[in-house]
Amino acid sequence: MAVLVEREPIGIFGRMNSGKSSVMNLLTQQETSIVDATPGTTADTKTALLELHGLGPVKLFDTAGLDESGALGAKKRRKTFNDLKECALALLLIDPAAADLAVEAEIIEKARAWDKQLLVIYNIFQGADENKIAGAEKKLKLLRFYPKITLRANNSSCRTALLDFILKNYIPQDAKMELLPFVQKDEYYALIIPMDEETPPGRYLRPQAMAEEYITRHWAYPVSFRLDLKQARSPCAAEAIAEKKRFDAFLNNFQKKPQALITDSQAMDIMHKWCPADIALTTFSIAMINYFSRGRLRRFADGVQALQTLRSGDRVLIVEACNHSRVGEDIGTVQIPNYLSKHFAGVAVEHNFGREFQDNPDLARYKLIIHCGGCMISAQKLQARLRALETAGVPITNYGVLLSYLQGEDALRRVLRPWGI
Ligand SMILES: Nc1nc2c(ncn2[C@@H]2O[C@H](COP(=O)(O)OP(=O)(O)OP(=O)(O)O)[C@@H](O)[C@H]2O)c(=O)[nH]1
Ligand code: SF4
Ligand SMILES: [Mg+2]
Repeated sequence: MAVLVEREPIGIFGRMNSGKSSVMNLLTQQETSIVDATPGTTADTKTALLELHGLGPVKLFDTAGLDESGALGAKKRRKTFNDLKECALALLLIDPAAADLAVEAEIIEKARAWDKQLLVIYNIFQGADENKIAGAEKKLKLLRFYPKITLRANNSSCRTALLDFILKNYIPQDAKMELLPFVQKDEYYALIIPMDEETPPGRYLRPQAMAEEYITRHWAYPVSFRLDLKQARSPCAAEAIAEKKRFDAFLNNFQKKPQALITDSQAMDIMHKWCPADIALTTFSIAMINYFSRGRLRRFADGVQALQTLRSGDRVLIVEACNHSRVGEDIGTVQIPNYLSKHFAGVAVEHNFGREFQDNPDLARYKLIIHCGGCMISAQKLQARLRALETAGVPITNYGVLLSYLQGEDALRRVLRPWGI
């Protein structure tokens, strides 16, 4: 079962042997990472989930040193910078005795470009090294902008000071963001869940689970309706009518009608028609992308207009942030590509599945990005994607926005209304 808690992603960065893994172990109070004098001991990012007093749940990233040469070193760098993109806070480990600070300068530059908070940790290997801090700050002038602490990473008594330092200086991003801001106490909300072939048995998909949890937590009542999409779309009128009757009976059974219906985006063709005008309508995918983009739904709503300018030869990238099993009438691999090929001859569709995203230089090739709800990546990772796309000047939209738009401007306006757009 996916964990619904959001963790503050905190990464530890620096050159080889600067003491990154020692800091990881200092924070986790365990031998989470291997510490060794061999440079390059941490080859791949090591993560740890823990609860930090005063900060709540965090995800720590112990990364590989950025100064390793060769082909393997280049791979480690790539991975480490991807982790930096994902982090909200970067802890930059510096050995003040280091001969040069090129790697540290690069980390600071990237952290600035990607809008990351950064805290500097001077790790003192020998007593006399403390005197070299002033020299380091002369060499790397940007250091003066960041809060700093001096410690010995291999000394467990430094843990409290380090925690206090992080707590004092780190501002948790987006501390509060409402998943469904329109939900009101004592009201009903209907969740329209088709449960197609992709739906794993034994649990809801994460967007459904998050919505149900949110509504319940806010003293309102979530009620689920399993819609038989095949029947609702059946060319046989009797079948479609039977399903519609079942839906109407569901709604009519309430003494007090639901305030809103939250539907699987795939069912927008049906729900736009069936959902009575006095009940608000939106989709899980829209709720998710608004939440994980920290309220940037408007950007996805604007992005869908790019469909109108698609020409033969253009490329569209469909992005799903997880690797769920894709069978049957999958939205990303079947439904949206079918729609595009039908309405935009010659437009090429590409896919990007999973947590890794295209490199910035490649993004400019696309005319439009169509993103899923993004519920399986952190808000920071999604923000990093949005920033990269902004830099490349590529519009982005979302499954829920697109599938509503395909039902007409009215349907789009309707699903955006609960979000004040
Ligand atoms: N004397 C002293 N040694 C330390 C300190 N911090 C780390 N070390 C030692 O430095 C070596 C490297 O420490 P690590 O924590 O593995 O460093 P790292 O940055 O993770 O190194 P890589 O994974 O190789 O990039 C180990 O031998 C540690 O015991 C410190 O504060 N003082
Ligand atoms: S990450 Fe995207 S594709 Fe995966 S479950 Fe969430 S919304 Fe669906
Ligand atoms: Mg290490």
